Order: sequence, then C-alpha cells, then structure tokens
Amino acid sequence: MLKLSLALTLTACAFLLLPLEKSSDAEPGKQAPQQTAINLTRLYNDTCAKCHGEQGEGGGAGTKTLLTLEKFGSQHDKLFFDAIKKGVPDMGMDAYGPTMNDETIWGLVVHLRELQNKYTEALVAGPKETEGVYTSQRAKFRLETVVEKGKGLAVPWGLDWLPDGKMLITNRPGALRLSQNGEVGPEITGIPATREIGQGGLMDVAVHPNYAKNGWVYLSLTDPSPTDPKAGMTKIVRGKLKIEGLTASWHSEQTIYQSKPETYSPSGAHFGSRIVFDKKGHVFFSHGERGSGEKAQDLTLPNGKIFRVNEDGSIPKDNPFTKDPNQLPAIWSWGHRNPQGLVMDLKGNLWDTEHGPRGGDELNVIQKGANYGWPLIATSINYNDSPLALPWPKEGQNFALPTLRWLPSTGACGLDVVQGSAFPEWKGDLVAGGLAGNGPVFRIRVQNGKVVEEEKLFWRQGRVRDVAVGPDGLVYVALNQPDKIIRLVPVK
Ligand code: HEC
Ligand SMILES: [Ca+2]
Repeated sequence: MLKLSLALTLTACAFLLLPLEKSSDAEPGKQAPQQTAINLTRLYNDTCAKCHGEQGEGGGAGTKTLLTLEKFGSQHDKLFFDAIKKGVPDMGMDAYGPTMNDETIWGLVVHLRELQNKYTEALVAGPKETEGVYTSQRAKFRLETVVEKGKGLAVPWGLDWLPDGKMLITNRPGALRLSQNGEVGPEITGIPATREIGQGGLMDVAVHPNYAKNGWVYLSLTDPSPTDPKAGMTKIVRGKLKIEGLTASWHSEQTIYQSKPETYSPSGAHFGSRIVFDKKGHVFFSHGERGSGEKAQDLTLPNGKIFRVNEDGSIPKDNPFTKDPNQLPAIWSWGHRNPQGLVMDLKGNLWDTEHGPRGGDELNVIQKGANYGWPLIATSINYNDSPLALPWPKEGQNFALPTLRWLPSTGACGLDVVQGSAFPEWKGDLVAGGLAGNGPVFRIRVQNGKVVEEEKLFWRQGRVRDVAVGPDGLVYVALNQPDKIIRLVPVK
C-alpha cells in the first residue's frame, strides 16, 4: 500500500487522530528489562516538538511535516536514526548522539512512526471496496461467509482440510470440529485436554500431506502442567480420526514434542504454535517465549524457538544443535518472540510472522540455526513508552533481520502461501493476518529476499486468527470478534 508512493502531504489536524491500537498481546505487566525510565512521548514533546510539532506536523525552525507516506517506509529507519544522532547542522538541528543512547534515539524513531501511522491509517491506507467487490493491485475479490457466527465457533485459531474437503477447525478453549458446507459438527471426542490460559489453549491443526495413506492429524496445544494448576506449555501431538459425517473421535494419539515439566509456565503470553510440514519427512512448529524474552536466547530452553523434528517426533541428524547435550536438539532457529504465523512457500523457504511488543512485528525467512535476535534487537519499544533495543545488530552480534517489519504492530497472526488455482495473479505470494489495527489481511510478494509488493487486501471484519489457503485455492480467514470463517472469492 505504501507502494502507492503518493507524495501525499497531509496536514496535521488533531481531530482526525485515531486512538492507537495496541497489539493484541499487549501485556503491560510483562515488560522486557528496561534500561531507563524514559518516556518517549514526553522526551519528544520536551525536546523535539518545538520544531517538529507534537504530532510531527513541522513548522518550527523551517521544518517540513514528517507526516507523509514517503517518509513512513522502512527505508527511512536508518535515515531518521542518523538525522537524530548526528543532527542536521546546516539546518539548525543539533546532534543528539552526545546526550542520548542509541536505544533512546531509536525509540524516538518509533515514536515518529506512531505519529505518522495515525495519519496514513486514517486517510489513505484502506483497501478499495465498492459494493462488496475489493479491487486489489492484481485481482478483484469479494468476501464470503463460510461459517457463521454462532455455529459452534469460539476463538477459532487454526484451520486445515482433509482430502475429501472437510475442514478441521480448532477453537482455542479446547474444541476441535469438522465443518462442511457451512455446517459444523460436534466437538471431536477424545482429543487431549488443554488449558486455555491467556493466549494459549488448543491452537493449530495440521493434516499430514499424506493423510490419505497414513491418517495423521497434528495438533498444537497448551498442555496443562500435572503439578501446577495454573501452568501450561506448548505441546505437539498427532492422532487419527474415526469419522462419520461431521462427527468424529480421536484415537491412536502420540506425543511428537513435549517440554520438560520444569519449563511449564503460568504466563498467559506467547505460545507460538503453528505446525508446518516440509513434505520431506519433517515437521516444523513454533514456540513462543512465554513472556520471558531472555529465554529466547537460551538454547537449553524451549522458549522462543522454531523446532524441526521428524514426523514421528524423533530428532533429524542434521538439526543444528545436536552436538551439545545441554541444548535442545529439536531447535531449528532461535531468538523468536511469539511466532503465530509459519508457512513453507512454493520454493521451499520457511517463513514466520511474529509479534513485537509496541511496534516491530516481523516477517522472517527462517534459516537453519539462525538467531532472530529477540529481545536483544527489536524494531519496537516497550508498552509503557520506554526505549527497548536497537533494530540492528551491534558489532559482534550475528542476528537474522526481518524481511519486513510492521511498525506499528499489526498483531501478526496466521500466514499462508497462495497456491494459484483460484488466484493465479497471486501465486506464490504470502497472505498474512493481523489481530490489531482493525484486523488486516496483507498480501506480500517477495523476490530475491526483498518485499516487492505489500498491500492490505481487506480489514475491519474481525481479529484475524488464521489465514489458510484451502484445497480449492481460495483464501480462508478465521476471525474472532465476531467468531466467523470467511473466504476470498475471485471476481472476474
Ligand atoms: C531547532 C529545531 C529542531 C529541533 C529541536 C529538532 N529538529 Fe529535527 N530537524 C530540524 C530541521 C530543520 C530538520 C531538517 C529539515 C526537515 O527535515 O524538515 C530536521 C530533520 C529531522 C529529521 C529528518 C527528517 C527527514 O525528512 O529525513 C528527523 C528524523 C528529526 N529531525 C527528528 C528530530 C527529533 C526526534 C528531535 C528531538 C530529539 C529533533 N528532530 C529536534 C529541526 C529540529
Ligand atoms: Ca527478530
């Protein structure tokens, strides 16, 4: 959408401001360790506003407005950072490098992004819709309700399909159901118990690519701690279904991955939990850091990791951390916060989307053994408006950087790749959902590791929990508030 590259200059009008929506996983009590008690809004208002204006509208000392689409893109992150650090001496702006640390300077860039977002969101960035037909950059579509509110959905979280076209839907409180032609079956009996704590519960469902032969269905869930009535941890199981119509029972269950009991946590934050097959015999799944950012940097703990195991749960010999017996051999990549999107694209690249705290949600291409940096680097600030980290590595640090960062947050949740049968114009593109910012669904095209197209396909239908491309090639979206399943249908 920023590709519109309109040099649109928007005047500052306080009455147009929308309240800033926080990422859904905002947990004010769970701050990453803080370096200072600096409040960035106050710092900006006291130090910068006399020239740039409290909303970034400019006007003082010959400054121009910062509230333009052109200056909102990530290509300006470093430019803004450098301008603040080194100043603009020939135009009368001091260098703040001598008086502010780098994290604070970056925090001010995030503050400016939040100010800019209020204008771009309110005025120009919405999808184009007329009489129910959405006109996106490459294809037209309309939205169709697949499963209506009230039909047995409660925070639908994950979707997948059986070869006969029946859809499996998880409900986060702990139900798995079958659905077809808008009808939803009763709760599938015999599935493992789960514990809905905060963002956790029954999460993803993934049908084995060879289901027709082996019958395996994989689930991710918050496994209740046997000793602590409040605690739980992400667990992956597989089982088989005995199906009659839309009624089914679960049997032959096997545990694919389970963490050690001492790692179980009562925190309601950050379970991750998407499951992906590579069709070469491996299964990947994501595990959030459970509200403990520092644990994402610890290879002896499951928090903040993406795992790879064989389809039966055994450890592949070529996993990156199998040498040191203290490290978890199932780890594939680390330094993640809350990866609630995971998909393998048509070229075999694995992608995740993950939540940042206030700003800094990420799309990452996942490489074997790589460290994605949380919480040592982040494009975000703390929920309480204080500086958090730098968005790029310092000397000696080796972190993989996001292909795309959402600043402010979109509450990244749900990710899939368009197969092309229904939307050939979008073949190979990623479709990504968001819980925050009015529930957008994005289409993202990446070429040679760079985002070449990014647009908001639609928004304002509900909070997006999952985006999944069906066997019919249509893009399905699981929504919450209201609990519904909708799909995008092409319009010629
Ligand atoms: C004395 C006035 C003044 C103060 C105080 C000031 N600036 Fe500036 N700033 C300017 C001028 C003048 C420019 C260059 C012209 C422009 O970009 O409008 C500039 C440029 C910038 C730019 C680069 C904009 C671009 O388009 O690339 C950023 C970012 C910026 N300032 C941020 C800040 C922040 C953050 C503070 C407070 C820590 C601050 N400025 C304090 C006057 C000021
Ligand atoms: Ca990261």
